Order: sequence, then C-alpha cells, then structure tokens
Amino acid sequence: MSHSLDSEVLIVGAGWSGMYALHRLRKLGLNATVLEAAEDVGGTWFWNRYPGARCDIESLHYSYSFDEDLQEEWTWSERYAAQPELLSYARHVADRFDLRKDIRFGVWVESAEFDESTHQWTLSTSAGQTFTSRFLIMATGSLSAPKTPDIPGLENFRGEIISTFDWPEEKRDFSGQRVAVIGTGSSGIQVIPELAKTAEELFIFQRTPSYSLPAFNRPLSREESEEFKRSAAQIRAAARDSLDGLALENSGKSALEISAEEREEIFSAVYNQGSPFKFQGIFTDQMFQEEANRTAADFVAAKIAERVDDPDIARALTPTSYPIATRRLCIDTNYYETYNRDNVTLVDLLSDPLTQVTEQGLQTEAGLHEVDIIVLATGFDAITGALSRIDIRGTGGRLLREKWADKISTYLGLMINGYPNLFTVTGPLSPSVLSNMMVSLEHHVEWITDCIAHLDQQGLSRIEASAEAEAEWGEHVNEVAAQTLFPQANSWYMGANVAGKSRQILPYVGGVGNYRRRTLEIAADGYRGFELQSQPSVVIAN
Ligand code: NA7
Repeated sequence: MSHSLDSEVLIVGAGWSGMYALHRLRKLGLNATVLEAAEDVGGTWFWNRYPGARCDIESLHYSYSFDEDLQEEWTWSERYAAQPELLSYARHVADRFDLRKDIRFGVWVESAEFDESTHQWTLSTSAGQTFTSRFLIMATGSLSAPKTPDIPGLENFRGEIISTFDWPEEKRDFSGQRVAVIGTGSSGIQVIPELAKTAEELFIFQRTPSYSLPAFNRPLSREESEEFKRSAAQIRAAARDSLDGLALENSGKSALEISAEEREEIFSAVYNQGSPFKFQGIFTDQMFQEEANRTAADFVAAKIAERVDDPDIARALTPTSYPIATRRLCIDTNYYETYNRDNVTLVDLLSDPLTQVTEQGLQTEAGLHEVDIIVLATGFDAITGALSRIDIRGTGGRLLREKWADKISTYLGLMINGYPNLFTVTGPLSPSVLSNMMVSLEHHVEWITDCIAHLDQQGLSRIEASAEAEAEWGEHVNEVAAQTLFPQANSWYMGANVAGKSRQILPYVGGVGNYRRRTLEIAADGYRGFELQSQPSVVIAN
C-alpha cells in the first residue's frame, strides 16, 4: 500500500531554528514545509516587541554562522540588538534564502499524531487543515508558551491588560496613564525603564527580585564589526567548543583562593564589560560552591545599593533566596536607577502580598493601587510548554504532556522515546537556554537534518530514541546539575515557575562543546541509542 505525504518533513515554527532547518533540508535535497502561527518569521522576536526588548547575548554572537556571505553582508548597529533589528535580521534571512514560499503563516498547530502503520505524522491546525509528513521537526522555541498568569481576580479588571510576550504592534503612548507591571524577570527589567519614561505613575509588583547587571549597550563601530568578521571562523569554532556557546574567558581561578582585593578587581572589570554570561562564570567555582557564589552575589548587591538612592528600596530589590545566576542573570539599561524616579513605586509582594485584582487595580494587604493598565511580564512555561500545549500523540496514542506529567525525559534533547520521527530543536535536556541559542540551534538543526538525510539515503523511515538511552541521558543530566547550585533555585530552569510541573533541571548544564562532541559521536556510531527501521512504501505528493 502506498500513502501520499504533503512533505517529507514538516517543521513547526519559523523562528531561527525553523528557518535554518528549512534552508538546510532544501540544501540536502529534501522537501519541507514550515507551519508558523504568526504572520511573519522571527519567532521570539516577532512576538516579544515590548519597548526595551533586547537580546542578552551580544549581536555579533547572536547571529547565524552557517553562511559566510550572510555574515559578511549584515552589520549590527548595536552591541546588544533591540527587537526591531533582530526582527529585520530574521526577515532579511527569509528573503535572502527565499524561505517564505515554503512557510505557511497564520497556521496554529493543535495536534500531531504518529501513525505506526505508515510511519507518518499528521498535524491538524485550528483552522481544520491537516498536513502529513514522514518527519516532524518541532522548532517551537524555549520561551514561546506564556505562563497562564495565576493572579486572582485578573478577569475583573476594567482597564487594559497587555502582555510583554504579545505586545501590540502599534506604538503605545503611556503618558497620563497609571501603569502596573507584574513580574521582574528579564522582560520586566527591560520594559520597566521604558514605561517609566512616559507613564504618569508606574507601580512595579515584585515577588522575586532578579539580579541584573548593566548592559553598557552602545553602538557598534564599523571597525568592531569588521574585526569580528575577519576572525569569525576562529571565533565561531571556539564558541562551538565552549561551555556556553560564547567562548568567554574566565579567570581560571577559584573565587575563594585569592585575596578580597583581587576578587573585587576581577569582578569590577567584568561587571564594567556588561556581559552577564562572562560574569557568572568568571571564577571556576562560582556556580558550584555556595561560598564562592556568595562573593559574586555580594558584589552585585553592593552595586544595587549604589544604583538605588533609597536603601529600603535597594534592599527589597536585592535577591536573598537563591544563589546568583541560578535564575537568569538579567542585563539592563537603567533598571535600578528607574526606582529613583518620582513616578515609580515598588510594591514588594513578599512583604505586602497581592490579595486580588479588582475592577480598579491591584489590591495588596496594605491597600488598593488604582491603575489604568496592567502589564504582565509573568514569564513562560519554559522549555517544554510549547511542546506540551500541542496534543502530540506518539505510539499507542500517548499524549506527550501525559508522558511528561511526572518526569520530563528526552534523549539528548533531540528525540523522545514513544515519539518516533519527531525531533526537537534545543529541546528539554539539551544546553538550550543556558547557552548562546544561535550556536545550540545551529548544531541541532545540522544534527537533525543530517540524521534525516542519512535515513533517507539508507531507505529507513523510522527512528526512535530507545527507552534505555533516554533514561541514561536523564540520569546524566541530573547528575551534572547536582554538582552545581542550579537545583537550589525555584527557577524556570528547574520547571519551578509553573504549578504542577515536574521539578527538575531542564537545560543541560554540562557544556555546549562536550554536548556537541557526544551527539556527533553518537551519530557517527550508527545513531547509538536510537532504533532505526525501514519503511512502508510512501509517495511524496508534488
Ligand atoms: P521570568 O524570568 O519567568 O519572570 C517572570 C516574573 O513574573 C517573575 O518575576 C515572577 O516572579 C513574576 N510572576 C509570575 N507570576 C506572578 C504572580 N502571580 N504574581 C507576581 N509575580 C509573578 O520571565 P521573563 O519573561 O521575564 O523572562 C524569561 C526569559 O526570556 C528570560 O530569562 C530571557 O532568557 C528571555 P516569581 O519568580 O514567580 O516569584
């Protein structure tokens, strides 16, 4: 019996991963279609268009490396690119490689089902369309499924509610408005200084404070860009082989084995470079040893105290409940200084809990804060949410979110036992968000597309991660994390920001370079830990 397929490969998502996957599959002579919910490419940078939105990785490093001409012709204007420039880059890539003709925009994938008899996936959309393919690449992003805000009474609010993850496209003017922001993670920290510039009054509702370092953002000079381009081959190679995909120098020293003066000097030098990834790894023991970590935390706490005029506010803004960088170390432009403004009020929900949202505003134990607009910067069901909100049914019809209810498991963050032919780009238990995403996603896309090409050449039609390989990988991921301080924090890295989610480390903290070598060895070793099968007969339509 033969079956007709819409494409050999379906890709869900037209962000960086989906775009590159499409391009690479085409180059390998494979037929692919991308399904994208938005009306344009860009993923994260399409949706998160709130004022102040920027990447926390430097632009030169947060760019594709797979095409030298692309690298040569694109010039970033700032050290840390803002969302509009990142979106322009995504659009440029889509145009340059003529990607749009194989992307279906405005398509929301609701379900995906694997058929064991034909080795094919069928995807259904909210508009009632279906698409079929042999292979499915979920390029759905790590931070794309917003967390349902667990704020009592939010539905009663009479004013406007805006979310950072789905900001209105038209430019907004907040003058004369009383605005509340709920959430002080990276998004809150970026949007707050911008809103404070025009809002009549700005109330910030903080539950857990974040640590943030000044970005020292600035225009990039032509010389810097040229210099990077000239050395790009070496820089990129070093990044691929590094701990976090950035090849940053560290001091090579323990924070505890040097004098307080030397330590201060090293922290100051890195702090003044405005690079959070570099800061969090500057001493070898900082993420492993509480006492070493405390030295970094104390250093940043002192900086917060310098940046905020009122010592009580500075204290409330200083985290105390987790080691520094075990929750995302943020990067800001004038965040702490914003609390020195007369129109800005910090509401510390730890000392003054939120009881409910009313028609007029936010009620805390101390009183009602009347506002016209509530901005939600309340975060994401990170790393797994974009996958588990789709009804993905694998062998035996089992829903992925049910498989993951007690424990999130994958093999290498690339495939999942019980879900043959489904690949995840920067999936759970791969380095993902703890690395330069560009490096990690390029590696994943290359690994996945090479794997599909290999199967195609060998006349194989089914690949599945074995249960044993998946279990071993899960243990390894946990063992490596257990040596670090990460498990101590109630962070989204640990799945701890979403009620009922399995509490475990979701990014692999063992390093980008180590991880890369391991995945390449596994592929070279005949895809060790994966079960490969040959095919029922299938015809590709068109
Ligand atoms: P984050 O970092 O998850 O931040 C969400 C913030 O929202 C955090 O401060 C939360 O406090 C707060 N929050 C969430 N729910 C509530 C309720 N119900 N009440 C009060 N406060 C709440 O998300 P971001 O979007 O800022 O950043 C995500 C990543 O995107 C970022 O790290 C970059 O990598 C890019 P809580 O911690 O729950 O106490």
